[in-house]
Amino acid sequence: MSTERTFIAIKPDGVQRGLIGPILTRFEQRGFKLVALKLTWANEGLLRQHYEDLQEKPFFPSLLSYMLSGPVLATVWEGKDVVKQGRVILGATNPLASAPGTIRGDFAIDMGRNVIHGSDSVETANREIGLWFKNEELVDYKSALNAWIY
Ligand code: RTP
Repeated sequence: MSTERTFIAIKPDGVQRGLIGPILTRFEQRGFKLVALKLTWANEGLLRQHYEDLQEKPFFPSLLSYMLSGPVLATVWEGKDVVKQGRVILGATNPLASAPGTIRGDFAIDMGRNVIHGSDSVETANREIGLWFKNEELVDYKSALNAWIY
């Protein structure tokens, strides 16, 4: 059984558009285990750490104000290859390139309002989980589904 984890955040537009349910359903139905979830309004300090590598990009100020514009649903999922699988479920960053059937391919048309974030590597996932969650917020439990999935 895999204990790989990823950080998935439904961005402010996804929360405001009522997409929390449909998005969580996609991860649950694929067979991933939810280990943490919270609705939170991020502050600038957290977002600057989260997007550390993008701070010099020209789009960074608009990305920051977008991410500060409302609450975000922060989640952590666990399962086999969940980091790569999560990126596939999300679809390409630019909705113009994201395939129908993916979250961005089904719900987004603008790169600046692309509904969801997902970690791009196991290393990044661990860093992001540590930024957004305290250790005690990661719930340790045995999923009854595992016996049927693995
Ligand atoms: P994310 O972190 O949100 O999962 O997205 P990503 O890895 O696919 O893309 P990344 O390059 O890390 O960019 C983070 C977010 O910044 C916004 N963005 N805007 N050229 C632009 O206007 C531009 N490029 C990126 C998007 O909201 C992207 O998800």
